[in-house]
Formats: sequence, structure tokens, C-alpha cells
Amino acid sequence: MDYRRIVILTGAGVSAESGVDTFRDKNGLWSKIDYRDVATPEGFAANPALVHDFYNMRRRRIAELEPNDAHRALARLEREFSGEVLLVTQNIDDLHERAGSKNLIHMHGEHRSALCTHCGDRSPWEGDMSLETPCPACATVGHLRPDVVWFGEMPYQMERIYDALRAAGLFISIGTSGNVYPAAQFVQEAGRAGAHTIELNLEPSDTFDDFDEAVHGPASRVVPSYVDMLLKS
Ligand code: BV8
Repeated sequence: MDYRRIVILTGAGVSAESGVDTFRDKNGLWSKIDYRDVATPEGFAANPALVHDFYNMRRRRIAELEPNDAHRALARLEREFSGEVLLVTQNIDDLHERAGSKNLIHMHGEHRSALCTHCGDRSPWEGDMSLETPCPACATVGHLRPDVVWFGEMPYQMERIYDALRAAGLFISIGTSGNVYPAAQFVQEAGRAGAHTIELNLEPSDTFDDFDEAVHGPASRVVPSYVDMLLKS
């Protein structure tokens, strides 16, 4: 198993044991609120205050939480693996960074970032945001939005991600249900380019059949043991 380059995709499941809500599980976020109202440009145009409340609530919650053993094991893999490790997350939380991951892409944006729809500036953001909040760069009011990728919008750094998938020797998918595209299609992209593909998830995902291998169980258990195995091999 001589993998030179590893690409890892994570979803909400990697942060579940830290207390971050997932989206599509029984008591997931989308069972409490319609994603069209809070995670689409149309929803934001129709009711920006509702969307700001939704992301302000999640930003406050995530600030109280800590990374878990799965986040820490992935940071250790990046530090100790002799080859290249790229971590692509669909999550907007900052638990991977707080666990020490550096080579990281937030393809769906970050809750600790603000995007101005007037000047296009993206700035680090702490605390609540509202329609009255002036843009840190152009100072205009009423144009600030959470810097997250909503449905119908183009995810971030897609070229860099596709280049890495096509050069990967190993593709690992962790804590994602395989419902949302283009992320759900990454396993096929990597597999087509010859990568070995493995799913580490609580249960089989909707793209389970696309993987060469799978280990099912809580991320805080299956990720550290898989990383141990990789670093020993
Ligand atoms: C785009 C915002 C053009 C931030 C999110 C093709 C076919 C069909 C539809 C489409 C298609 N192409 C595009 C679409 C439309 C759409 C889409 O996919 N719709 C779906 C619903 C059908 N996609 C888009 O609009 C995307 N943009 O396509 O642009 C384009 C096309 C090609 C190439 C480039 C561009 C934009 C999508 C981004 C939307 N924004 N979030 C936020 O508020 O957070 S998506 C949202 O869902 C989150 O970001 C999240 O990451 C993503 C996926 O959810 P998961 O992370 O997988 O979470 P989920 O709850 O579903 O699953 C959790 C999993 O963890 C479960 O499997 C569970 O078993 C497991 N688990 C739970 N606990 C644990 C665990 N595992 C381990 N341990 C545990 N303890």
C-alpha cells in the first residue's frame, strides 16, 4: 500500500461526536428547518434575517465545542505521513484547524468568514452578523452574508480539488451521506484515476457501492485506528 498522495473528504459526521448537528440524520438540521429557506441564495433574498439567525446560532454553538479523536487523528496523519495529505471538508466548522490540520480546503465555506456581495471581500468573522453590519472592507451596510456555499452556488477551489483527486493514490471519505454534489461524485473521480477508495462512516452512505472498501462505526473510533494502520504500513 504505497500511497504517495492521499485525499480525504469529510462531512458533518466527523464533527457529530463533538456536538455539531448533522443535516440528514434523524434529528439533523434539515429535519428542523427547510434547507431552501436558509441555504439557498433565494432563501437569503427572501428573508436575510432568518438566514443570519440560523448561521449566528451555529457560529455561537460551534465556538463552545472541541475537536474529537477523529479530527486529531487526521491532523496527525498530515504531520507524520511521508507523502502528501489534502483534507477537503464540506463542513463550515473550524474543528479540523483547531485539531491542527493545515493542508485543508473548506469547499462549502466557513462560518468564521464573512462575504460582502457588494465588493466581494471575504474577511475573518467572529460573533453575530446582521443586515446592519457594515462590510469590514467597503463599509457598505446590507451586503454582508455568511461566507458559505449555498445550494446552486459553485463550491470553492474545485480545480485544485479535481487535480488532487486525479493524482491521488488513496481517497478516504469520512462522515458524509453522499447526498450532495459535486462532493458525492469525488469517489468516482478518484477511482477512475486509479485511487484505492475507502468509506469510514457510521453506516453505509448513498454512494457506498462506489467504494472499494468500507469500515462502519463512529468516526472517533474508526478514523484513529485506520490512521494508525496507514502510518504503520
Ligand atoms: C453546485 C452549506 C454547480 C453550508 C451545503 C447532481 C445531481 C443532483 C443534484 C445536483 C447535482 N449537481 C448539483 C446539484 C445540486 C446540489 C445538490 O447536490 N443537491 C442535492 C441535495 C441533491 N448541489 C449544489 O447546489 C452544489 N453546487 O452543484 O454547483 C457545480 C456542478 C459541478 C461542479 C461544480 C459546481 C453546492 C452544494 C453545497 C450546498 N451547501 N451547506 C452549511 O450550511 O453548512 S451542503 C450541506 O450538505 C453541508 O455542507 C454538508 O456538508 C453537505 C453534505 O451533508 P453531509 O456532510 O454528508 O451530512 P449528512 O447529515 O447528510 O450526513 C452525515 C453522515 O455522517 C451520515 O452518513 C451519517 O451516517 C454519518 N455520521 C453521523 N454520525 C457519525 C457519522 N459518521 C461517523 N461517525 C459519526 N459519529
